Amino acid sequence: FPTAVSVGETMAVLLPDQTGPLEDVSSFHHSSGGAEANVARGMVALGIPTAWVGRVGDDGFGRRAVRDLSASGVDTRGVSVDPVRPTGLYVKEVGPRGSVLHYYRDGSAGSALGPELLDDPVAGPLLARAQLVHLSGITAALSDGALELVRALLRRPRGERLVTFDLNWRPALWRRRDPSVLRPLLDAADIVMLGTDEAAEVLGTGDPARLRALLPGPATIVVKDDAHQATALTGGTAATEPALNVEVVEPVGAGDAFAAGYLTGTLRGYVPRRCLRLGHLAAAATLVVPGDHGPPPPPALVDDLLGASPR
Ligand code: KDG
Repeated sequence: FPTAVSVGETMAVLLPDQTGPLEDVSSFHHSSGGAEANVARGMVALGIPTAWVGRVGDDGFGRRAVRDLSASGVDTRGVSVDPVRPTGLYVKEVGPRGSVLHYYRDGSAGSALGPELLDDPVAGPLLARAQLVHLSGITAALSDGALELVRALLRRPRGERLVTFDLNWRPALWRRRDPSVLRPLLDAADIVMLGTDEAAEVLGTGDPARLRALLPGPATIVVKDDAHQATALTGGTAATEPALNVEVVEPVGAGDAFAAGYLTGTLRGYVPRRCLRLGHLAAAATLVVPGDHGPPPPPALVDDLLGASPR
């Protein structure tokens, strides 16, 4: 059984071959993404056996996304194929002020996730036996059923199992839904990851101390701030680590890579500071490529770079 399971929607990704408005782009590179699937890839790259659980359509985009994940070593046994609904798609537009993600995922196979997943003969046991189940706020926005699934996974008695939650605020997905559902979800998780900007939009503050007071539930809250540093608040202690200084090509996916690194560190029993460092290292590999995921840093290099920090 995989150590970790990440649940959510994976999508086909069309990356433009040039920057500028979509109407001027004539060719795209076909890839795959989806925040939770990216986290699964990232954790596998760092050596943690991880499954991605979700739904894809019975179409080429779905087959390609699952093939890519399997080829990266992600356990895809728990993926369901929806006979009717299509695989979701996002198209990236790269402009002078950053990237915009255009979603084509209303009514997608992925958005048809629901609490019945817990009784699925394959996905159910994967979820029940994992040491860590990773979720994100994106899934909560996809449909009523997907929100119910997130609630059910957070509500279940979990013994030693960690349920981790990345806020992943995507305002475009919340236009017809009420984002106030997010706070109780965050508060029910064991480890929460969020950025100061998105926290300010969703919870009214990005200040770590105030977030701690607003979310007393999680054992750890990791706050990533504008100054490119991340702070882990665990119990009464705080550890802060700066990000690596890299030439950023495109930032989408870096948050997922950071989560993969942080959670891998947690599963390895690292102290929070070392978890943060591993998060930053993994994020750096994604910041320097145009797609959602970069080739993982080689394990020996990771160990070297982490070497000086305490375990
Ligand atoms: O974090 C990267 C994701 O934003 C990207 O893969 C698309 O999952 C996605 C989303 O819903 O924004």
